[in-house]
Amino acid sequence: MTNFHNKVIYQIYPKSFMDSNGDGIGDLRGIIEKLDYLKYLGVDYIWMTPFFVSPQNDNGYDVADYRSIDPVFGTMEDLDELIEEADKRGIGLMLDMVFNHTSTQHEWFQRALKGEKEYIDYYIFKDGDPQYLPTNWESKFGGPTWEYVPHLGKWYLHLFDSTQADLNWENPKVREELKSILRFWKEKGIKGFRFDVINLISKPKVFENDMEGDGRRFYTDGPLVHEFLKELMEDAEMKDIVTVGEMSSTSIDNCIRYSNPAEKELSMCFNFHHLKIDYKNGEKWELMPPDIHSLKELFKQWQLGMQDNGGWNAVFWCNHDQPRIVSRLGDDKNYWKESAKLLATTIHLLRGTPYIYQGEELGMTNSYFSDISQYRDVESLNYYEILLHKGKSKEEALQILAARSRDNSRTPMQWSDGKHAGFSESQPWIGVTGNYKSINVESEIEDEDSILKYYKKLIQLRKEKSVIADGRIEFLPEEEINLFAYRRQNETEELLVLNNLSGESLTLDTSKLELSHYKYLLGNYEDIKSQEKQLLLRPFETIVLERK
Ligand code: TEU
Ligand code: CA
Repeated sequence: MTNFHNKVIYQIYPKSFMDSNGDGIGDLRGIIEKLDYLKYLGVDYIWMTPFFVSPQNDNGYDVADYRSIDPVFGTMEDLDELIEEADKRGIGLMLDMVFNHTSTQHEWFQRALKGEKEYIDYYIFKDGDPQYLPTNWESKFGGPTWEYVPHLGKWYLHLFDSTQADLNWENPKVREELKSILRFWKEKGIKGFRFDVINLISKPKVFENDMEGDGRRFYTDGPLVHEFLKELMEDAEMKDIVTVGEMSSTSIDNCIRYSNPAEKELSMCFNFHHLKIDYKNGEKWELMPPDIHSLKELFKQWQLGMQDNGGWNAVFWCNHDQPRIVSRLGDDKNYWKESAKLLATTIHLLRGTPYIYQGEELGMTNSYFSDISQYRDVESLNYYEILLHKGKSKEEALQILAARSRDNSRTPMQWSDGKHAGFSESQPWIGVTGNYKSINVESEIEDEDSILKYYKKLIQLRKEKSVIADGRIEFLPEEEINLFAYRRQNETEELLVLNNLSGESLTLDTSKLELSHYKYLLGNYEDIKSQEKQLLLRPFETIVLERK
């Protein structure tokens, strides 16, 4: 099996990365232009979110043809060139496979709509009356999970948008179709796959109302999910391919099974529990300050749970669905640089394969949109209406979107302080974040002390010190709520990682830490403030020490 423990994966949202032809939309040739930058950064793989033919209702997560490229992003020749050029730089490409659902524009769904029995069986249709929803489940994007098709007299299931119909994995023909899509891309030289919401593919035998929640408990990590995955991986020969599953509302036990090599399912899993610590009562659209205690507890549980049972985590703060971490857990005004570096260290030195989302390495911030017309995401637009409907004022609704919208991470990559941040010659499809004049690639390449240089260092360190990739993790007892401290250790090396997660200084009692046995390896302040038996950690300070 390919070793993915010592690799770093960079996520690209093609629509917002680089526009090569001046239509305001990022594209494949734009990625080719920037490969040298990614090589400079030192990443091993690039995961690209979907660029397949799609009506783009959910920015490509509504796939209408899994084997063709949406013309807005380029051509198959462009992709071939991208694969080849990336390969020359030692970078492997990972594609995003959206196998829980297809776009309703997909040929399979279109044929189902024509009444072809064979294709009706590709999806989850239920006979019924237009007045009675089959279940009371709620879609992830708001509203019911069912849509009625009058001329068929049937409802179909959509856990996401109504234009994203859930596939029927119980049908062996569907599974064969999906395997053949994987083989197709593998033959083209694709080195990895990210599987979108892959733990939602197995639906319950009986569909019933959920009296406790939105229905997710019936289809999350569903009854046959592990069997389906094993079969897919074996039949599509994914052995030498890096695979990561996006797991929605999952459990540690399931993620151990998904990622333990003995199970032959996936290389690793994303879970999102640590990114819900500022959801009030678990509700994304209710604001609350982050609960640092739960954040640390969740990391501990997941790190140790996976370590003790042979599982492997994908570790990350940011992706195309999450607000920017420096605005969320850091302080993008007073301690922008310090907090971005602290958050980087925290994640990269955990046990797991780290993911960097485009612009995170620059400390890109939330977009701070203030008008609904600036938003593009279907989820944000739906929830804006839902929030108003629930009685929130426009100001309140906009304040919630500003903190929670997925568009926070989808603004154009900030390449320079030039026109449209160097992303495009013309008006981008979504507005550029206002701070691009100071936060951009060009200026951070110049600055020795930049966030970009710090990420570069962390990536390099993973290559130099095997303890980062394969060492065990152990957490220091909690002395201070804002201190997140852990040790990484293998047979030859040991690191001690001390993170102050807050904007307040804290003093650490070092009498039990034997600090004299360690030397300084990395940090985000120029020096260390230590006295006998005490170490001062300044706002958002991170210190990495190495055992001599
Ligand atoms: O995301 C799945 C997912 O669980 C999130 O979209 C989440 O439900 C959402 O942010 C609500 O808070 C994946 C993709 O990453 C996302 O971009 C897609 O929209 C979604 O699947 C559907 O394919
Ligand atoms: Ca373009």
